[in-house]
Amino acid sequence: PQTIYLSDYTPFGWTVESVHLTFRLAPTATRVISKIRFTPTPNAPKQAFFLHGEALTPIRCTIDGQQITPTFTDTGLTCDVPDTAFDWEAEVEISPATNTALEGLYMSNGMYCTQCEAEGFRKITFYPDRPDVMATFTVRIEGAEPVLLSNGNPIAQGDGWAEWHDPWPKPAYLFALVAGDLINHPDRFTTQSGRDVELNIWVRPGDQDKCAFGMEALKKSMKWDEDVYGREYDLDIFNIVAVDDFNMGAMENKGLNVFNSSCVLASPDTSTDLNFERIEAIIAHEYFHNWTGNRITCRDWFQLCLKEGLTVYRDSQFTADMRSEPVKRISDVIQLRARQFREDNGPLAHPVRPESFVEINNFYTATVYEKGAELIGMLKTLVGDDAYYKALDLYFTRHDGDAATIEDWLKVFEDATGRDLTQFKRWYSQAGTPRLSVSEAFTDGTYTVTFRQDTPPTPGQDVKDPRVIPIAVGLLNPNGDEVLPTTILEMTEVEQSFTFEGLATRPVPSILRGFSAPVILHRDSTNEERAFLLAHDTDPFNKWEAGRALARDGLIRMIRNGDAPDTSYLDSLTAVVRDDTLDPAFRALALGLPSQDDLAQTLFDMGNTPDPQAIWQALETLKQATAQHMQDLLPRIYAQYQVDGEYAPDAAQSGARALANAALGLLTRLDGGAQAQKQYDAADNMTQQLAAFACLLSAGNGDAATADFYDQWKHDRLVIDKWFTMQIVQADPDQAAAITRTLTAHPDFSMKNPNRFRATLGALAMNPAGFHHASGAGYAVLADWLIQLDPLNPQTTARMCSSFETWKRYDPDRQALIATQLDRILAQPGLSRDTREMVDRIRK
Ligand code: HT7
Ligand code: ZN
Repeated sequence: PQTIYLSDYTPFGWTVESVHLTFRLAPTATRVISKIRFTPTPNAPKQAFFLHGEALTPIRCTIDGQQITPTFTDTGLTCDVPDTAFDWEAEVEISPATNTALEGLYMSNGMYCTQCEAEGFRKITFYPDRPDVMATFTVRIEGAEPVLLSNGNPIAQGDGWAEWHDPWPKPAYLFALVAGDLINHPDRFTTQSGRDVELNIWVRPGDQDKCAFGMEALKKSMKWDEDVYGREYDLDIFNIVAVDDFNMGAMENKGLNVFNSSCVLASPDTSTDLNFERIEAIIAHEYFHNWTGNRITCRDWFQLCLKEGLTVYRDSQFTADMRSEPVKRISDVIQLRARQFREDNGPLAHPVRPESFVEINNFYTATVYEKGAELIGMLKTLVGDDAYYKALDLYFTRHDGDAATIEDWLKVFEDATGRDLTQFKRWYSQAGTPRLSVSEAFTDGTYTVTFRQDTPPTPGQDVKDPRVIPIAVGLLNPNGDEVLPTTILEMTEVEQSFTFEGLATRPVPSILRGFSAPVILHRDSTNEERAFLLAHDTDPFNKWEAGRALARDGLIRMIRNGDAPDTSYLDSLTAVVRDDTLDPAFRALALGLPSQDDLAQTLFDMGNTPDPQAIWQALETLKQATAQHMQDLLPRIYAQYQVDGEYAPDAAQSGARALANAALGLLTRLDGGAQAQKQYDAADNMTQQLAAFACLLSAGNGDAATADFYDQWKHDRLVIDKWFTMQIVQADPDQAAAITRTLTAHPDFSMKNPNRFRATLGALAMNPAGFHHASGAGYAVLADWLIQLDPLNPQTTARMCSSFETWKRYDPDRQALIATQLDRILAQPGLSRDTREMVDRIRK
């Protein structure tokens, strides 16, 4: 397979003025007729005329009305074209019903839908399928389905047909078509300039009562983007469609967002508080793409972080504004460390802007998305809020309608602020997470803090240059008063000192407040100091971080030295949980422990080989000790934070439920599940029911609830996904692989539905002691199913290979077991390009 390089970028030699598409829908023989006006681009590099096209049956091709005979290959066609503007016309046949890859035009439960990002349009018709070719699209759909949708505004419709026109030039990856028997949940929005917009969420019959929350989220997003970024919606209609079979979360097609049904359908009895929050965030994310992605798109796929990093950053701001800023920040950092730091530390590490790829679908990663968003946050910290919004205004005016690059993005900031961002650009080109070590001195009232940055080598990048790192610091005196409020230190050297004078006593520093940069902080700190910060830090992130560091340190000592749980940690934690002045959601987060994966990486970084069983056991022991330590407090907290009245998925109620359910998890360790059973029986919302179900499973008491849950929800595919996942995540590690295998034989298991596949095989990796069981049974069951899925759906198969990405941390026996599975996957005849690239990179 061919490797594509950023350095090889060449503009397309023609401009596409307009595209007219006609679809004659039929499950296995859809006809697509394309009429495209091409004009040679003056001064473009000389090149052969090439149109992408894959898995298409050509029926006819004409230029200016004359039949031609192009040369067809597996990836497209070439032909001779006139030197002047010409009209291209082609008719092809495709088979949506047999398209299991869910890329291009496919069918899901009898409904036609498309997924064109990144390179799916070439499976619909011959086209220059690259993001820098932007054109206006007019689409005619002919089909028996009652609802026929495409991008832009509706222009005409009749019995069995509809026509749509999108006035905004767009790349082909933003094209969408949906046709099916759908019901809409309608609403309207008036934009700041008075434009009346029709809004619809389209769903399968039966799902119409799960749209109201998504619609409110959409209206809030539209208003927020006007208020905060001055961005207004630009069509007469905005449609969202829920689709059951979908490879990712959602897709921002212009005026016609397509959503994985799990990311839009919501109701209190079937969705948890976390589901509601996620749905609100994804609806916002896709909507925000209308400006950051659609109006300004990417020149090429190497620039993916230009739209994804910025849009993730914008959706985080939105969630912080709608809910709690500190809780959102802590939750984001937990995710960043779990997914992106893990990626950055292993064989799949790559820069936020990669320099090469084989299959672009493999680069929709935590690094591009989440680290990409962190870079935006750092830029904002460095230039300040006012300059940030000034630069964004300039970005929108200067680049509206463009296919832009990271250079364009940074230039806007340079022009708006007068800053030189040459060094900042290294964040885009250098992979790996910097380690930031700290040393301190205090003499005669002067406190000196010295930082050193080091980034370990990553694949293909041995040497790293120093980056600019914004370090937010505050200082506290021994009474717990803040003597220096949050101040940004700008580190640019490998090693750099900062001094603070006029201090009466040696301060306690609070470093990297708000997690001001995506780095790993190394500081020799005592547990007394951590407990002090947990009690007194005014920065909520660092307050939480101090508790996390205490927990991690205690767990590592339990694992390495066989120590008992640290009672001073338990005392400090109890004080936080008891403190009713603190947000319950924050206290629930404080009760969370470092994950098994986090501990494995910490041990590995300390020079130890992690033992997954020992890690799991230490966590169990600490949870048991916590329950005993808080045995008087837990019933009070559990009772106090029960929510009365009508269910609402807002921050206040969900924070209370999160704390009560965290208490329930600990109480279950004391009462064997008695309280959990009561909660399960009385639950009138999914947050309460699922939390109780998890407790019963973890107590080994879940058989009746497992049967009951299935019986109650067997008609609801999204709830049954939870049923699959929970049984595997909560399984005893010795049983996890066997339970996974048994569940893959359940009649409701399906390989063709990515949600169900992830709910089952993806869940196994969420039980690390089970997945990494010394028998190798976890590795074998995952590999067996990846091998079966690959011929049907390479994209989802390839993404799920990342469960193996940490394999080099483990002992030689486990490494050998994993290597056997990776080699078995690689030996499959006809293995997809997607999966081969991922397994090759992991195996190296
Ligand atoms: N821009 C989209 C990314 C995407 C995708 C979505 C669904 C299926 C396949 C996909 N490939 C890429 C989603 C987003 O980031 O908003
Ligand atoms: Zn996105």
